[in-house]
Amino acid sequence: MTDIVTRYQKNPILTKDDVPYEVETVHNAGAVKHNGRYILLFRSHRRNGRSIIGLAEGDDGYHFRVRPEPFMIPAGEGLFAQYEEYGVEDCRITAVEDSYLLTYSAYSRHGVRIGLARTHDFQTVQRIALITQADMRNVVIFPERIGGRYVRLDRPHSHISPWSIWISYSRDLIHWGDSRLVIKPATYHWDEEKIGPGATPIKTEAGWLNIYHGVFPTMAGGIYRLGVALHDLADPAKLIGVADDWILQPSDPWEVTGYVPNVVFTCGAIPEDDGMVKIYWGGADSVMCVGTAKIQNLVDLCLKESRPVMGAG
Ligand code: BMA
Repeated sequence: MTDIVTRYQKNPILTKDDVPYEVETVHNAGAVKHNGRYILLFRSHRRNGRSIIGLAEGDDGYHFRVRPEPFMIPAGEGLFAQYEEYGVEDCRITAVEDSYLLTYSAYSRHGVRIGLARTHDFQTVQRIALITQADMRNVVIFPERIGGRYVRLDRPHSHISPWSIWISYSRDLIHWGDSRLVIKPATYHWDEEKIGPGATPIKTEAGWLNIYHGVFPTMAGGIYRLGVALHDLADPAKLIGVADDWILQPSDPWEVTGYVPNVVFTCGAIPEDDGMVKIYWGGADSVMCVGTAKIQNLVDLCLKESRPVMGAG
């Protein structure tokens, strides 16, 4: 059987050796095309074990050059400093209206919550608000308002119910609510331990395509894979389908071994005009990789090979 995601032959596309400042990893990058150029906002561990976000850019989606200075480091003063003390991680990028919204995990002694920032040009960045309480990670904002509201996929921590994907709404990007559960991990499936939003949702005729991550627990630790779900265009709380099979699992040496073994983790994918999507993922929390898939094949997997899904509500 052929793989639904074709790995780029020259993976990994970025390693710590490509970074002109001292870091130990390059992984979990948000991705977007800005003025025809590909931008990655990637996470790096520093030697103190805390993360910062760097920027890489390029013309073809495969070859990237890293800017000499980090793009975001923990805020030095004010409210954000209090909640970013332990680092900023796993940035997602959403092009919406006339700017780019960035959601990132802010770590501190008070837990992990989500920061929202905005950039117009990837030169300067303004922090807007801390948009969740602790403990939340993996928030992605949809690229347009739906029914007049901004929409995001959330991932609260919970030990009572397995870590699941929720949805929330906002009129002003600051205050979010009307939250409800959308996808739960499926028992004894590849994503049974936890799931979380991955790439910014992609609009297709059939629905919003959500490329997410799922974790299966093993005696040697969790295995992180990627899967796909399709959400109703007008009401994304309504699931159309969730592919029963994963679309990508760790297999290249830099995905199977590294800082955290057996991890493929996405924070960004870029749809192209020819119907393909470039999916970017971190390998073993150490390097950045890319692969391509036909968007229609991912949609078909959700439509034709879905597991049973919950209704909206
Ligand atoms: C998750 C997050 C991700 C990371 C993954 C695998 O909980 O910390 O940033 O890629 O674990 O270590």
